Amino acid sequence: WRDELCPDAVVLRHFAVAEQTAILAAIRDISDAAPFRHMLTPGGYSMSVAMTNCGAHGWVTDRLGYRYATLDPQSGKPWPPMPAVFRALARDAAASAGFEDFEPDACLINRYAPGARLSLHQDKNERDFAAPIVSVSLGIPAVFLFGGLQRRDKPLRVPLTHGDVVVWGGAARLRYHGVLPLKEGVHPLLGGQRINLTFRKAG
Ligand code: MD5
Ligand code: FE
Repeated sequence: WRDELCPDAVVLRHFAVAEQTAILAAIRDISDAAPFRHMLTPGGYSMSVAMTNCGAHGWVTDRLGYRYATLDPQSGKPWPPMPAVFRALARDAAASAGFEDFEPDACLINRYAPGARLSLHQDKNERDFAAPIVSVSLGIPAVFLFGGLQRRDKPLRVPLTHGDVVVWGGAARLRYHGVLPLKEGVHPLLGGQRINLTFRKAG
């Protein structure tokens, strides 16, 4: 099933379910090597969402600001490589939304426990806004806030559930967005958490 949020943003419902076992195994391997951590915002607050990365470029934040880094600042080592199952999923989802040949070099992995949230923001640390962004939701449901190009634009509320994949391209790429505080819930495979994979071309 596809839900078009706007011409440049499409939800592919349950798109990732078929690969869920391989995806969850890959997340375990990645977080063994590069554990989830609560990063600091430039303002000094600890983020409620725990994060890690795989791929050549990893998104990080600390007192110095938001940026991409090729090394995990916690270990000093490169982020774990992007698993083939991730690359294929991102590429297939992008193609199915009309963006052929998407080759992500960054995958941010966000882990939400109940109460965790992501306040309204734009993704603009990437070098090139021409590539789409692919987002994969796993685990308990979340309410996604899909705003406009200005912070004051009233966001649409979009429920995202396990296996849903969203592809954001073109003008939607720079829309404000966020995630409401996660409600308690239980998912048979992931327990009481939500994990989101965000694939981007950063470098
Ligand atoms: C999440 N993560 O559910 C979301 C999924 C982030 C983040 O927002 O920055 O880690 S990505 C949602 C997204 C990406 C690019 C554009 C738009 C939404 N959009 O135009 O709404 O953890
Ligand atoms: Fe974002």
